[in-house]
Amino acid sequence: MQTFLVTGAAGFIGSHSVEGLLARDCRVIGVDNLRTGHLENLEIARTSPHFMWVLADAGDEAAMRVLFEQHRFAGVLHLAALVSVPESFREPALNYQLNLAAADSIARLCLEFECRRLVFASSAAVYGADAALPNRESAIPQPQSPYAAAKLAAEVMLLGYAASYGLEAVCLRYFNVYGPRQDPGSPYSGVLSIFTDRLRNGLPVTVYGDGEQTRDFISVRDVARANGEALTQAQVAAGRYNVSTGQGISLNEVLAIYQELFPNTLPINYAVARIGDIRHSRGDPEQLRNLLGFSAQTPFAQGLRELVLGYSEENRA
Ligand code: UD2
Repeated sequence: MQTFLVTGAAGFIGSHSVEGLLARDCRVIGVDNLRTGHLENLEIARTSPHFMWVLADAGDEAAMRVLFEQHRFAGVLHLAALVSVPESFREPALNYQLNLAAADSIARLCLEFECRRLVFASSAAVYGADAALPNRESAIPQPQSPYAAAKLAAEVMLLGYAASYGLEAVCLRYFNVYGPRQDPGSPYSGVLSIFTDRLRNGLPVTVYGDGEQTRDFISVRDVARANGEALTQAQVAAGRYNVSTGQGISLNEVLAIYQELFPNTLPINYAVARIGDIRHSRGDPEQLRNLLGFSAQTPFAQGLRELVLGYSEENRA
């Protein structure tokens, strides 16, 4: 049985990824500092004898070294991060520490302890607002936030180690991930977590702009599967890969689906567009398909319905 380290395990994507790995008969050591993660997210994982939970900061090299000494990791999924773009503007030093320095330190531990596979959580944010559509990995990245800059810099460090030492660094650029356990707590949380939370509570939703902006929404179940494939497939080429559906969906189209699910009340406020908001974002999924044979399987309407109807954990495929 192979053992994997997952950092950011108690987060939204982390907890789903841990469950996916356990379902593949892997052992998982899950690390989180609970800065933005929640232990409740690991309720299911913690019932597994093959899961071990560790409260630690992924950037704490001494604490991580102990884990690398104790286990022979077949791979590391590094998801721990400062996840809020606005927070990265307010706290650039912390952004550097959590989004770049921690990735570098994890990568060096992988090299030292001969763990060849490192899957890194990057972001579509690296493309910036003006990139040609669909976003292709070959585009010149134009980060427009400290967050995007650190994610891009971390990719570059890891791919440098890949070229220098043979690290199998798979940098996954997630597009707009949605699904159960996404925290709706901040105005900058994922739009679908906010809309779902508010509509469930009978509260009005606000659309910034005309609602014609589009996003490539991908279900967290698909993202967890992509992470699992990237960690466990025998052969990979180090590189940067979009994790996307290839489909753009407008907020107005999203609201039409909500309308079916909440037929009685759907008060929508339209407000001015957010400064710096991207108009259209859509990834080209081809490279990851070539690497892993991966393509997103959850149709958006189905994924949204499952999210809204409180998709129970027992129903999970
Ligand atoms: C996503 C990422 C962000 C960064 C960015 C890079 C998420 C949650 N955020 O931001 O981390 O990578 O891409 O481009 O994945 N909106 C509303 N009403 C609301 C909330 C949002 O209309 O109550 C709009 C918002 O103005 C935007 C769209 O919905 O046009 C999506 O917003 P978002 O915050 O979910 O994600 P995005 O793409 O701006």
